Amino acid sequence: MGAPEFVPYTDRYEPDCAPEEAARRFHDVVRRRRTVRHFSDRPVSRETIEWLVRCATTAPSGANKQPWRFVCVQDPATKRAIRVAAEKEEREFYAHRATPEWLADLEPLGTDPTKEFLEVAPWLIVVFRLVRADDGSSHYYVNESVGLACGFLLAAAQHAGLATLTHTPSPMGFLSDVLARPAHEKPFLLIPVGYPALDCLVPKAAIDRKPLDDVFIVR
Ligand code: IYR
Repeated sequence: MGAPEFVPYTDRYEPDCAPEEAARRFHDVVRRRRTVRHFSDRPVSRETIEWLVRCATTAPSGANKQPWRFVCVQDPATKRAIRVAAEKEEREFYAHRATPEWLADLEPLGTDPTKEFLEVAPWLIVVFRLVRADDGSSHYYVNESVGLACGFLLAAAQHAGLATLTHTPSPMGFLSDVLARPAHEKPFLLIPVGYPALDCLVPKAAIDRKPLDDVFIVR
């Protein structure tokens, strides 16, 4: 292999204001994101979803291997199949698998095994992590990379005025079957995307963020 080539970094994004102001404005967008479990059936265009996925794929990844696949489900029968399989796992979770501590931690969220949103939200974005490339070659830092891509996707949806839910039915293996994905693709996160229902309620609890002093350390 020859020496790597470099080009000038000219396509920089430069906000029209100071970084403090730009960051504050972005914070004012993302701070209003809420995880929503009560979606409207109002449609969202395929083009919107394509842009969200494009935003996700701008995330950095280990050696730029882009170890992800975004399976975007709008077909009602497929959404139904996902709901049926997810609810089966969730019933097990709430009845047997969750520890008492875990159930107590979930109580303020008011969650239960019923996952109507899996049919109501216009799109379900099922994110898969690719443990290897399609040609069998290596991937690196797969979880970090896919996690970053999901973060970009959630921020992009929020920026577009859309609601998301980070849903992790556990175990998630059924998604590989329902969506007919190969063995080197592992389900990572299920993200319903849409508009909140007009009468959408969100938990009063669990909105506060830790004070900055708890999470921010300067040395
Ligand atoms: N997957 C279950 C339980 C659940 C777990 C966590 I951690 C949450 O933050 C929320 C829910 C469910 O979706 O109900």
